[in-house]
This record gives sequence, structure tokens and C-alpha cells, in this order.
Amino acid sequence: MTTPVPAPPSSPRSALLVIDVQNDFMPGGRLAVTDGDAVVPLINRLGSLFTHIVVTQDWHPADHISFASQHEGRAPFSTITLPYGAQTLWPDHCVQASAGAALHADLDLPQTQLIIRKGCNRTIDSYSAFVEADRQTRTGLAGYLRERGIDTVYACGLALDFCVAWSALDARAAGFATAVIDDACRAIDLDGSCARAWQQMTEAGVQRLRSAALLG
Ligand code: VGL
Ligand code: ZN
Repeated sequence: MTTPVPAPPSSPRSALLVIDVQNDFMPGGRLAVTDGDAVVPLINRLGSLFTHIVVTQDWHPADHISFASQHEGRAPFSTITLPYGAQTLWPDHCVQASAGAALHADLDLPQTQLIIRKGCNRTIDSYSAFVEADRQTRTGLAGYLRERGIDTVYACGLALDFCVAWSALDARAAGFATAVIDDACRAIDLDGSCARAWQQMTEAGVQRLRSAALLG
């Protein structure tokens, strides 16, 4: 697949995809990402460059299959096999409508038109904003972006090595020119997951950007 030429942030063909900037991924949260709150002011500044912004929320039922608490004798951060493949087990997090699932209070992206919630099916996880972990069930985001004439996606948020990476890879697979804004992300980094994510993204033609390249 040839890599399409990305449109600049200010273009109506570009969207900023802000992944899972939610309280449970912040320091002190149930699935804390180190330094996760550091991305908030930067994402707010990046947001002002874009005409289209899509925000995602991880949004699980309380008995979600990705929670270690649902599997007798299993510890968080271990891996099990589900019908759709390997699944990392997590501490309970981002339970639908809980305070932990709320967006960080300082996130300030007033021109956001779409908030997409994912991981809502009890039996299927969804790191990606586009396709759930069964690799079949679509969230509708690709269709939404296409109908709005968008062909370029800039991704940022939490966590780089899970939801940001899977979303960026699926954006590329769906044919969007895709960039990840490195310093507007933070990683969980479980067993080398961060290096692996960058390798996969690079191979797929996802561009790695620093925010300074956009903000000047
Ligand atoms: C995420 C693990 C589980 C993420 C969500 O947002 O990266 N990671 N659920
Ligand atoms: Zn989750």
C-alpha cells in the first residue's frame, strides 16, 4: 500500500484523534500511565490547530472480560487466550459512567464534534478506536471520517503502546494517512510493548512526529 500524503493539521481533510485521556489512566488512577497527565496541556494546544477533533473514551461494563477480576486466580497484567486470541488482563478501569472513565477535567477541546466510546461489548476488548479486538467488529469511525472528507489522522493520548498504537495501525489499514504525535502520548510499556508498537507503526507507514513540528 502506498502511503498517502498527509494533509496539514489546519486542513479540513485532517482530524486530531485524542485517545483515552481519562482519569483512570492518570497518576493515581486504576490503570495509571506514568506521567499521563503531562499530555493534557500539550493536547489542548495541538487541538487549536485542527478543525476536526475526535475524542475517544475506553468505556467498559463493570464485568468486562479484560478485567483480571473476572477470571478466578488471574493477576492483572497477565495474559489469557480468548476466542479472538491473546488478551492482557487489566485492573478494573474505565467502567461506564464512573469518575475514572471521565475525561481529564483540564482537557479543553471545545471544537470536538465526536466522542467515540469503545470496549463496550462485555466479551470483546477494543484498544483500537476503529476495530474491536476480534478484528471484525467496527466502531464506525472510519466511515464517519470518510463521510466528513477526512483522509489524514493525527493520533495522540494514552496509552501509546496500546490504544494509540492500535488506533494508528487501524487508521493506516483503513487507508488514512496517519501520524502519531510522540510527545503528546505516554506509554504503559509492558514487556517491551513500547518498542514493539513503534516498530509495527513504522512498518505500517505511520509517521512519527514531535509536537514542535506542528506547533512551530
Ligand atoms: C488501554 C489497556 C486497557 C489504553 C485501555 O487506553 O491504552 N490500555 N484499556
Ligand atoms: Zn480498557
